[in-house]
Amino acid sequence: MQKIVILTGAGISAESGLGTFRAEGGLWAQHKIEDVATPEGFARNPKLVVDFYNARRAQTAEADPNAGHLALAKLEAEFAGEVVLITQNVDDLHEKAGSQKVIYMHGALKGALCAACDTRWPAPMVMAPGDACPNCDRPTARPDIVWFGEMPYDMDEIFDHLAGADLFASIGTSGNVYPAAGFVAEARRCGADTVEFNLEPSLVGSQFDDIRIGPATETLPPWVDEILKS
Ligand code: BV8
Repeated sequence: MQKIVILTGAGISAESGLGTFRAEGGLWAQHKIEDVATPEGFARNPKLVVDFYNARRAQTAEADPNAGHLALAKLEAEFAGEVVLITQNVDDLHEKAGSQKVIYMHGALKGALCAACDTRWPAPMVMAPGDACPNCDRPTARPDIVWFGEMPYDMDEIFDHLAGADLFASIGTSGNVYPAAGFVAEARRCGADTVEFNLEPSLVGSQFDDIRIGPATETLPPWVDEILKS
């Protein structure tokens, strides 16, 4: 086996204390998606949106990677072939765990973006509506997050990786959100074996060859050891 492609969602960061989206009391229970994770919501009430991401940036700064993140970093470091990690998460726990090659398809809390000139720069811990862009100086800074209705990042690269995957693993995602939820179908179409790690089967669980039920901190370390021994 030469190439493993991994997709992670909010579930892998749950045991680090970061809220998932759809569990009760999760992020979306406190906010409506359309109010805090859409361009329309940002246009309507930029302060609500900027503060939603300031709160998550502060929480993420205090969070530590867990055994699930660390297992994936170990796999990348020790697997003889290629490991590509695609995350839907906007936290930096995979990097904190030591993963080198991370594709942030939905952007990242640590990034800021100019809505006018597309410049990107490291986000301050606290952003405010109307922050100036360091390049064009217009008051058009926004969190560098992919909102609903916006095109996720690096999709061409992601589909190239899926085309070449021998194994596709999806971890801690509910399969609600596209295009990420469609990656398993693409990986299968291209001949990859597929495995899902979750507390319960996701909405696309039936498309996986194998499902490992349990918390990622318990299911990932033995799986990585299994792969490294094979
Ligand atoms: C696009 C950044 C097109 C923000 C996110 C109908 C109307 C309108 C739109 C659509 C529609 N139908 C489809 C769409 C498209 C839409 C979509 O899919 N909507 C859904 C809701 C129906 N998608 C988009 O808009 C995407 N863009 O389609 O663009 C386009 C085409 C051309 C040109 C321009 C545009 C963009 C989607 C990206 C949105 N941004 N994130 C932020 O983070 O604030 S999505 C957000 O929710 C997260 O990033 C994450 O990706 C996503 C899903 O969440 P999950 O990660 O799955 O988390 P969830 O809580 O749902 O599940 C957690 C799972 O973990 C559970 O299964 C749980 O059991 C498990 N778990 C919990 N604990 C553990 C665990 N597992 C293991 N161990 C544990 N300990």
